[in-house]
Amino acid sequence: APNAHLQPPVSNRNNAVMETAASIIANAHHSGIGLGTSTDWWNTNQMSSTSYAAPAPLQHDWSQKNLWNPAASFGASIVANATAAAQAVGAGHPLGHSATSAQMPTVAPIGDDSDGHLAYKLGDVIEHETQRFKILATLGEGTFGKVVKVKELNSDKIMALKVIKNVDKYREAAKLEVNVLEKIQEKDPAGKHLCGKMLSWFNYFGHMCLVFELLGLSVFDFLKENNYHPYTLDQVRHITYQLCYSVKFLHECKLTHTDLKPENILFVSSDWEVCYNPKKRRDIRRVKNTEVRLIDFGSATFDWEHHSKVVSTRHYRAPEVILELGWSQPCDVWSVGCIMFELYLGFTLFQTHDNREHLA
Ligand code: 8FY
Repeated sequence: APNAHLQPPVSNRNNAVMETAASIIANAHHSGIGLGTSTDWWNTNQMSSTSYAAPAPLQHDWSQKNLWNPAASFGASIVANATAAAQAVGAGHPLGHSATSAQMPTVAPIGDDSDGHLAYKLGDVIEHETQRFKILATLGEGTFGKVVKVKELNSDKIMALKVIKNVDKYREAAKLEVNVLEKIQEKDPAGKHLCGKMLSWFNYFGHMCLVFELLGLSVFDFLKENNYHPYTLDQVRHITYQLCYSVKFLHECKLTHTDLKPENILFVSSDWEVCYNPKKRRDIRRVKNTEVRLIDFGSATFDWEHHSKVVSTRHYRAPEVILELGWSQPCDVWSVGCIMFELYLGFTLFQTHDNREHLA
């Protein structure tokens, strides 16, 4: 993979994100965190200047293009089994009439729970056109819905499926996320810029479903499972470099992520080995490979779009957001700083839930 050893190059650090990261690293040095003088980290595995070249200027006015076609996505969903269909009819799915044909049912084979989540059981199959996704496990949950581990039964490929609640507000937000992910795909088809790749999407009886490549644990979940034993400086440096590289790309796409946090940075693989920590006199986990991907573009905002008054998760929220002064790309850079601190020390920089204390 071209990004397997993505490391900071010597030159080309002439932009806001990189300069801010560099100054954070430098300040960390002054405050005793230390850079370590022996590792010439920005010289290792230098990328070629071509692969780091700034992307060409935008050629499309993306705001003018409506990529979501409701007619296209409610296509032929086929019921996996008749019992499930009968249950769905019994549950009175809002989209369902009564089942009329075994081949072409008009009701969802899987119903919804009271929150609007798809009420699946492990082993259930979500069908869309020729693709069939068997649900193997639940990977995570958010206000938007759930992310499940699936096996696509034609290819036997394991993927992550983000199943959005069957609720207008979340369905509309998911369409905006699809729009962002398609723009990212269009601008960076090779996935050089480390955004979790969306493979496809469809609307499953009102549940927007976004198919992603399967990744490992988030840097937050790994930290938690490791009893909050922080990452080493080299690991923090590599993760931060990739984060800055990805965020720089988003900013050049005229996007602000607005929800950068350790939960939204996923290892490509979170396989680990055991290391003995003599200080703590116990074994700790060390992730073998620190390659990461950035995920969750559900709040990503284009420059020309409405900017919600309050963005970001509290601990990573920039002062201009707290003060409601208006925000843009720099609010992501603030979050990057908070993330770096947390990865290196194992606890959040700003713990408070009080605005004035947070600002003080
Ligand atoms: C994933 C786990 C997760 C908590 C995603 C993905 C796609 C997202 C918003 C997270 C373990 N492998 C794995 N896990 N998600 N944890 C909350 C939600 N999801 C993913 C892509 N590949 C994955 N591989 C969209 N949108 C928040 C998201 C995660």
